[in-house]
Amino acid sequence: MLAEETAVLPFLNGVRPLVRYPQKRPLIRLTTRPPQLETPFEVFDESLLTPNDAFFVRYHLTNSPPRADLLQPDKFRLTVKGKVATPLTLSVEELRTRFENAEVTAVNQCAGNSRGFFQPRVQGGQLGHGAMGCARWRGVRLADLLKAAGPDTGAKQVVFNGLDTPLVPQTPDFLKTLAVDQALEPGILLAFEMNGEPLPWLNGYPLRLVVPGHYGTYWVKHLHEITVLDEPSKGFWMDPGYRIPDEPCGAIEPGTTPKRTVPITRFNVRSFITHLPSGTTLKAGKATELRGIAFDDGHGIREVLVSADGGRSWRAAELGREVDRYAFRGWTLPFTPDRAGKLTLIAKATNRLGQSQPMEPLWNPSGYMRNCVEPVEVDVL
Ligand SMILES: Nc1nc2c(c(=O)[nH]1)N[C@H]1C(S)=C(S)[C@@H](COP(=O)(O)O)O[C@H]1N2
Ligand SMILES: [Mo]
Repeated sequence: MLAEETAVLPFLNGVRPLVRYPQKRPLIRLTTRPPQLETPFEVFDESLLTPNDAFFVRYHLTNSPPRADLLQPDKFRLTVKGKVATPLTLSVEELRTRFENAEVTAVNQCAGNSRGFFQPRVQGGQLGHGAMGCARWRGVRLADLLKAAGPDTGAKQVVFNGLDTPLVPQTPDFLKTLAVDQALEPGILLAFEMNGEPLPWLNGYPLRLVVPGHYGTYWVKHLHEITVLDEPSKGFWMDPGYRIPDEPCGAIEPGTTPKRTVPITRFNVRSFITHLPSGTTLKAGKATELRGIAFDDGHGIREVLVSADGGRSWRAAELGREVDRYAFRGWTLPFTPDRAGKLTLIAKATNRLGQSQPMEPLWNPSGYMRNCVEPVEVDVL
């Protein structure tokens, strides 16, 4: 894990080592214990599916990831327990063969993606835009497994636990909760494959939750325990963890404290220019192509507009094929700068509900859910 090179994220204190972990190409390291790795932004211009070896890594507990020997097929079991008619204990192979397999191509994004751009700065991992990725996930439906276990009529919540544990008992275990009705929706998967390969160790091998359209905090890795409860469960990582102000867009006046908070749930709309990168030099009158990605929480992208004059005029980009409504949607736009000088390019996506991206950043104290337009600065000669 030698630092071979450094990456520079475009904000103060943005210098990070690029390090190599098992099954990964060099990634931008935020922390070592636990490993937190960010995807270099160029990767998003390489392909609409983020390669497994470039996919970001986020953990909370110092002891993560769990030891590899605990995750091997002879040891690893998933249990379903609590308020169910038939508690279950299954190996991944049993899951794969006993339940219908299903696939979704979906974006996984940390709620703190882009936190380093918050002004005023906020506490938490100072991430660039690389705590997101899109992959083809294959597994079985959570709903099928829950139905096989048979939740009691009074069941209210389903709690998901991964095999990583806190180093000291004072730290709360990483548990995430969904309401039973939501857990029974057909879209949520217990995934064992990512882009046609077993999950990488650092992305949840051998089994993880995939909750399309929802922030990564729900996508519990190394998932080994599902507990059905007939009472509301809270737990640190649902409350006070991972919450935003209970206000429109989750935003409050910078520097203030929210009166009430609600859990983070679904993605807002985002788009990025992946080509050209900031700092590129162009020639006036010479044609080039802009391209990028857009995504939302699964309603699907309706339109991506691009402006080269700070939002006074806009041109519609051509959208690529919609591989999946939860996936990165590619877009392209031919572009010829007409005169020399500094140029700011921005892309702005709108989804099928009409939800879009703010021109100015919104602020909340934990630095969650940034989705304003992200300017790219180029020089025209
Ligand atoms: N077991 C476990 N699962 C976890 C976490 C964790 O700390 N432990 N972090 C969550 C958070 S906050 C995110 S953003 C995603 C990141 O998924 P990735 O590491 O595969 O990119 O994993 C989620 N699942
Ligand atoms: Mo996250």
